[in-house]
Amino acid sequence: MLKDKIEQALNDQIRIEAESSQIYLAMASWAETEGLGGAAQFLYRHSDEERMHMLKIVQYVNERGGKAIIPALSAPEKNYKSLTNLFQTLLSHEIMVSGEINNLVEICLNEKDYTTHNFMQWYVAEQIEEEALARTIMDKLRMIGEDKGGLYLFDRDIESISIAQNTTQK
Ligand code: OFO
Repeated sequence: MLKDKIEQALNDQIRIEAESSQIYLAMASWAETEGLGGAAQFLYRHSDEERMHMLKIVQYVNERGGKAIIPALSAPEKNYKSLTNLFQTLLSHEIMVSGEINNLVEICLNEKDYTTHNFMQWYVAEQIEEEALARTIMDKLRMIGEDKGGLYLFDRDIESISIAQNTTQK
């Protein structure tokens, strides 16, 4: 049985993962309408992965005798100044998520819930991968700058990059 504090913290994390999925879906749609088909595909996949992260927690809460709450979500930003601006927003968002996951892990330790602590380790590892990938993408975009040819190649290459490739288990 989950303690109330843990159940609350996990439900907060369900909302964060659901919001991440919505934000990346809106980013994907923006990229698609800007003719950035490769970035759009990358972001659609990213959005799906965030939904999977949410689902894992929903099922974990319910399996442990708690009640997962499917939250209402606020409308995500729909316009970005550029692809660089979009990926900077994505990186900042992932840094925020990592902080929230660390808080959740700390709550698990304080409440001596080692099962949930163990469950959360997958998320800790996932955040390292996601932040690293977002930083690599930002480095590339900084290098490209205003170069249209560079942006064309970037958009072509990013289509085949997946966060899932970098993580060991899903
Ligand atoms: Fe759920 O990993 Fe990003 O936010």
